[in-house]
Amino acid sequence: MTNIALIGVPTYAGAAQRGCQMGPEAYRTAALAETLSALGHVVEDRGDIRPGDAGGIPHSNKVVKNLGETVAWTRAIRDAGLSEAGFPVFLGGDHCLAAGSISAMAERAAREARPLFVLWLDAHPDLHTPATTTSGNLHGAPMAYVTGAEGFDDYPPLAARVEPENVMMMGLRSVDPAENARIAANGFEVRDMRSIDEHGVAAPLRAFLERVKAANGRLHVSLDVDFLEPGIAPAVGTTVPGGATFREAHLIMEMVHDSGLASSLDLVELNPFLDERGRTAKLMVDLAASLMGRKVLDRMTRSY
Ligand code: HAR
Ligand code: MN
Ligand code: MN
Ligand code: MN
Repeated sequence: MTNIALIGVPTYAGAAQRGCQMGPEAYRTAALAETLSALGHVVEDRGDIRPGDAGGIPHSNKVVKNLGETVAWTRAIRDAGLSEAGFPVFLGGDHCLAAGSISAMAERAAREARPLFVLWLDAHPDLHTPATTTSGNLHGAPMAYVTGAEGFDDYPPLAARVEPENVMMMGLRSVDPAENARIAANGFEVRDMRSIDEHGVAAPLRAFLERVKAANGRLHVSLDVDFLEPGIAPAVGTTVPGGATFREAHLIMEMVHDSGLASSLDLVELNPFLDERGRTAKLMVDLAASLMGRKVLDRMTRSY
């Protein structure tokens, strides 16, 4: 039994289009709390958080969009994560959310003198800085921030940074040149879609989980909807063909559950405005349920 706190983060500040702010309500409608409670967990929905004041940081500059707003969200998300004792599930909201969630979890780990590991499930590495982004959308930047890249002077200072070698990225298939350079220079563990096609998810994930365990690490899972094949998860503004299948995604969640290592989760980039009869929201809820211990045979038969 785990004490789970659902933290709604209705932001679209980092995204190119609106709609992600409806994500927390879509997860509630898709019965996330009830689904996790039925597994025997104690689930509390903390409701939605709000960003504070941007404190004079300009809303945007020539390239970067919603900078002040994103920084204000980052601070609010981090504070919410730091005030939890149990297992927080951050309900996005776009992926700029991870700047706050992961920096909070890294700080919590550091207080216990433990390292934070991150399992990053995404078509994108989100490794831009405000200086390298060409789109200006800051959902493309949280991983660079939490691993201590330069150029985030307007963001809250990090209490603890995540070591790039403690980050495993799975599912990448849309990487910009500046991000590629950062990957090559910093030792992130990357299992891109090509690697998954050739070798599957199980062996590399097992090896990663062994590393987390050996280091007595905490493990944060960041699940971006666009990790998934668009055909099964259409509700995202940045679909990229050739994503993870239903079985690959569930297997990852089941293996992480069996490891007993996960201690926090992001569900990000769901844009309910783009969904088809709630199927993407329901799939994300089912994946969260697999992470929290639901077995195949417990799964209700349903189609979406
Ligand atoms: N790399 C591209 C950019 O910076 C696309 C980023 C898209 N990011 C997300 N989250 N949707 O992974 O604009
Ligand atoms: Mn992302
Ligand atoms: Mn993505
Ligand atoms: Mn399964």
